[in-house]
Amino acid sequence: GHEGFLIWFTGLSGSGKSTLANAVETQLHKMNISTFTLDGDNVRQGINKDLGFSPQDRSENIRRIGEIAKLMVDAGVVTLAAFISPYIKDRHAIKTVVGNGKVIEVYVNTSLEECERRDVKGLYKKAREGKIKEMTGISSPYEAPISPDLEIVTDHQSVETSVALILEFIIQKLKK
Ligand code: GGZ
Repeated sequence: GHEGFLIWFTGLSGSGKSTLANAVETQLHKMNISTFTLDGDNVRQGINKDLGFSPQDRSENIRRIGEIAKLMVDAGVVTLAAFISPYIKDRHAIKTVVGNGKVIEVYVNTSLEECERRDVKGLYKKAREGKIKEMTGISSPYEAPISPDLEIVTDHQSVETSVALILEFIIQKLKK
């Protein structure tokens, strides 16, 4: 058996956080490790549907997710979380709540240019047109991690390569 821990993905909208979290989760399942992924789809439409994208709401969003992640980690689940989480102080608070040694912070460092080029949901275009206010990277800040446990630069790297790097880190952690 192993103890639960939290793999926290932070980065811009469209950086690839959920894609990486899902791919890592698939690999962990093959190793018979029980996991759960928290992302916008199951959190912002559920427990956090009262929250928007103001700085206060983003902080409350991350605070609640941290508390949920703590419960899951305490239950022994390897928990993955994929949220922009733009503020350093909120990401720091996660480590305090869950336990510093139980959090792997993964910075999905995809350039704004690349995220805008992908623009999977058309949000960047709308933000440039002023139709969306407080869009991260355009009209709302993103505070990049200063010393993440892992930094994934996706611009010129395949999902497979990124996943392999993350798994290597996790496997080392599981051995300890
Ligand atoms: C950023 C927004 C916004 C604004 C809607 N700014 O790419 P997506 O669509 O699927 O992921 C983004 C998601 C961000 O939610 P988070 O809970 O991760 O944000 S935070 O950690 O800052 O609380 C994006 C969509 O919601 N979205 N409006 N204005 N992203």
